[in-house]
Parts: sequence; structure tokens; C-alpha cells
Amino acid sequence: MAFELPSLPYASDALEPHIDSKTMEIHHGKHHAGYTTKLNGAISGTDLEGQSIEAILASAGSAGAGVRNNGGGFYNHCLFWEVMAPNAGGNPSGDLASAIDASFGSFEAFKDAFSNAAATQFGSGWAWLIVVDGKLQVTSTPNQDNPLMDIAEVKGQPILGLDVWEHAYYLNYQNRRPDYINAFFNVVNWDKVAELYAAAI
Ligand code: MN3
Repeated sequence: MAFELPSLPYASDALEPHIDSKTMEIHHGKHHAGYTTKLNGAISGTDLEGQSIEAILASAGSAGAGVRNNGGGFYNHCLFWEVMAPNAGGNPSGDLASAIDASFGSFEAFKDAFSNAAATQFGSGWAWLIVVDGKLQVTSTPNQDNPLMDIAEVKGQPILGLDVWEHAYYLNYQNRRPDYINAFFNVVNWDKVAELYAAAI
């Protein structure tokens, strides 16, 4: 069973003006599609073929660069599309909001920590909100690594991820990564993040 590129859960222009249609089309239809095809090629005929993406990521350190980069790229973008939505943004509620307050002090403090992780990730990578032993933590990873990988410095279950590769924002924001990070908070699907949080604890 090969991995398949999931459809975007909304139209490519649904996140405008925060994330533009052209960026979404290329990001999903070219970049994510490419990671998916290359992941299938990298695991074909190996012990990893037929395993879950989580199991594959857990052996990323020994599986070689093709599996590490494309397995991460496949998983990370699947999560990324899901944690965004049109008419979203605002503040989380319920248990997730309480957990954010407990771990960071306030939602604003969380936003600062997450934005800082995204802004200071040197070069290409991702910022994450993860669950570690039932608590929330912000971290970042280079390239297409993620906190599910055995080689991650900080490990945990991702419930929110932000792609800070230039391909994620350059058409609309050029070098203004902080503007893209601010805009991202207008499209965060907190209902989905809350669902992932509930599943993780
Ligand atoms: Mn990307």
C-alpha cells in the first residue's frame, strides 16, 4: 500500500489573503506531491514498505536521507493542511486553552514562543506545538525533520505545525517571514488542534 497525496480539505484560494492560492497550489500539488512520490520510492522493497508513517519516522535516523526527508515531508504537510482552515484563527477553547495557559501562562505567551521558534529557525524547517508527557511544548526542527523522529532533539506528538520553508511564503511575503507567521494565526484551525490534543493525551 503506497502513501497517497491527500486532497486539500478546502479550495486552494480558501485561505486568502493570508496564504495565497498560487502558493497553495504549488505547495500541495508540487512539493507535497513530490515528497509523497519520493517516499514511496525510498521505501519500496525495504522493510519499511507497508509500515505506518509514524513507524517509518521513528526509524528515520537509520533509514537514510531519502526516507528521512520525504517521510517527514509527507507527514508534515498532511498535518499542515489539517491545522489550517478558512474562517478560522482566533483563540483556542476548552481543554486545549486550559493546557496552553498551564504550560505557557497565557495564549499570548504561547503565540510569542511559537512565533519566535518559527522566526528563528535558521533556513528551512518547521515550528511545532507538541504534547510531551501530557504537557505542551514549543519546538522547531530543520528541513523536513519532526518531533516523531528518533533523531529529533525534542520528541513529542505534534498537534500544530508551521512550515517556514521559503516555498511556503515567498511568493506573497518574499523575505518577510514574520508577516507570514502573523498571518498564519488567522487561519489556525483550533478545533482540529484541540482534537489532536485530546487524542495525544
Ligand atoms: Mn512545505
